Amino acid sequence: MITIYGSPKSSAGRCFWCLEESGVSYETKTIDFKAGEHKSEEFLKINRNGKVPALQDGDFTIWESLAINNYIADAYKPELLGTTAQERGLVSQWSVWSVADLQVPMIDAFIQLVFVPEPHRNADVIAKAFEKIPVMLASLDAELQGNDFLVADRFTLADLNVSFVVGICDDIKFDLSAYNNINQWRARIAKRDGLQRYKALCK
Ligand SMILES: N[C@@H](CCC(=O)N[C@@H](CS)C(=O)NCC(=O)O)C(=O)O
Repeated sequence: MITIYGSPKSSAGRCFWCLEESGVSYETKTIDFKAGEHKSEEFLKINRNGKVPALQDGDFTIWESLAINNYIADAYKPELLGTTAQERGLVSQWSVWSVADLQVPMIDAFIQLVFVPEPHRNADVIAKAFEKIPVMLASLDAELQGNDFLVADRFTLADLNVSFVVGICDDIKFDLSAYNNINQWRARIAKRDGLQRYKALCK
């Protein structure tokens, strides 16, 4: 049995979505941050860094959301990783870019706009984040010109991981209207049963 630790409404969300795409059955264990459960002796045996998501598959344990998604795909839906060495390389490229580059200003803005109460927000942090996001979205938009998906002609983990991060734009109210290719790509992805099942978990 697979167990995913974390909430679908966190960075674990991309793993819940990947589990839904892979069609595998799993159980969820929510970790109570307020009660310090992520730093409990029991949870530190699962992830010594005290962070979610983490996943157990039988007696195998893995943490770090991108690595978890690679594992889920490799074990249960390998075509999500690409079918050639080149496709797998590009899936990895986009996935790493989504968290190493694109997600950084997105999360800076998210923390300020979602977690910090308005009077205490750091306008400078928000402005800097909003300055960095457009150049990366323009690059993504250009890549999607004439392409339905990021790698090959079908949905892969690259689309899942990158669109998961682009979805933060909805939370921080970043205007995406100038990015036609991104909007069409998101609309294409939004029709997926796997994504709809994942979104239902977030309600
Ligand atoms: N790079 C990690 C980030 C994990 C992470 O920071 N998770 C947060 C929740 S979204 C967490 O567990 N924070 C608890 C803490 O930092 O003490 C991943 O993508 O899995």
